[in-house]
Amino acid sequence: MAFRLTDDLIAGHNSKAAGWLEDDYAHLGRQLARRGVEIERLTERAMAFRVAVPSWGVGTGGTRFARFAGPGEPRDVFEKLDDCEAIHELVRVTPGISLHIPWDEPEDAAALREFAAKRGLFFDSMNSNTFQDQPGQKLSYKFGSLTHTDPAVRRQAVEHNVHCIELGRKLGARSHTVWIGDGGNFPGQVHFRRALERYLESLRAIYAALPDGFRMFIEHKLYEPAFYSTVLNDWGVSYHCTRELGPKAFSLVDLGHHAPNVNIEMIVARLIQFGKLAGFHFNDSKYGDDDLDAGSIKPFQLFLVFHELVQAELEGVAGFDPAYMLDQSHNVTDPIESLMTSAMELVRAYVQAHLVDRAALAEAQERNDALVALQALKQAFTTDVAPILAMARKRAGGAIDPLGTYRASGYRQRKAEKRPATGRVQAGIV
Ligand code: PSV
Ligand code: MN
Repeated sequence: MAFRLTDDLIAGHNSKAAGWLEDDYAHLGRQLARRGVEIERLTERAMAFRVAVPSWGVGTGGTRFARFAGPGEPRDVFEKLDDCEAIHELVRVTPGISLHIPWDEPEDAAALREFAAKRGLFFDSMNSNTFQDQPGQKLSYKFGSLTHTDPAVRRQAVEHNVHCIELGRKLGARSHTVWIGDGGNFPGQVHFRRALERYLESLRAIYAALPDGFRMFIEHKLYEPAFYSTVLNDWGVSYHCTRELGPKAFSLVDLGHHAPNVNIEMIVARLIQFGKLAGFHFNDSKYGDDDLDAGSIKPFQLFLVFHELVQAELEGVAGFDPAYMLDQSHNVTDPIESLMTSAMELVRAYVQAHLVDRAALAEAQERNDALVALQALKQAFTTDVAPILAMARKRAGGAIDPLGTYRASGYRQRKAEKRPATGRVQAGIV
């Protein structure tokens, strides 16, 4: 039997922390009550929050230079789901899994779906991969996929996406995410307008294959792997394309896919306003698409993004239904620890955003009082909501201290015994 984090194990660890948690929770409850906020409402919100985990995130990542394999890495999609289950058991907000095809291609879709369901997990978004060549693949993506100059390459890439959608349907997924590495390394290499026309033509063929209830997400990125230009370079182009495609197409925001200092929260507000926000790939970065844990570098930016999201939620913006996913790469940390940390940071930002005194903010905005408006946001952002997050996890059956519980369980060491290293030298982003 594979080692699993049981409810008993978690409850045993929780019993050591239950005393201080009750104290801190009661104290925070009194503080918030003075501000007219009911702590129980926030705890309910924290318990209802959901973010999907990327299957590719539970493996150790790498850079262009090297990949340092970690102990006990999952070797196939089933072992990846075991690790996803461990994350969800501890934090209780991550039952959804995003799959990447062909990395996670199952031999038997029904069996995989059942395997996930037995662990309380389900499949959220499917992700296609036409940024790499696979063994035995007929045509190369070296010079592009959905926008390649050769129609045969485009057809192959479209067929792969249609396959992902079909597989997603069998797995019970709800959306399909398309990110392409297409672009140019040198000025003049790509005819900008023609490449975008080819992109749209390919996307139309993929869109036509969407089953009822399935949404299509397209993900923009300003550079990388192409260093000079990318075909879907920013949210404006993405918005144009999703409008051209139709009501089932939406623009996905990966926080790492923008130039430094770009006002991402404003992009989020625009996409909400135009009814085209697909959702997120959450992560954090200092320089580019660093794929660091959410909230590790710019927690205030994360909060401001959630402020826009919560505002839309509370205002009941029509059609607002964003899909939250993580997308990160772990080069120096244990992936399970990093994914748990990110999930918890998102709940923190979400709860803090619910703490904003919106009446005070609206009033300050009307009076053009910039200082008080900022204070309304800062008051929420600087409130330590950790007791709410811990209480929400505990009530949902998760861990008060996920990291401590995980380390004490010896999960990684036990997996390392069962999953010996392959010994292969590996490089690459994933
Ligand atoms: C590309 O940088 C990206 O953000 C896309 O979402 C990919 O599918 C993912 O990373 C995996 O490498
Ligand atoms: Mn992404």
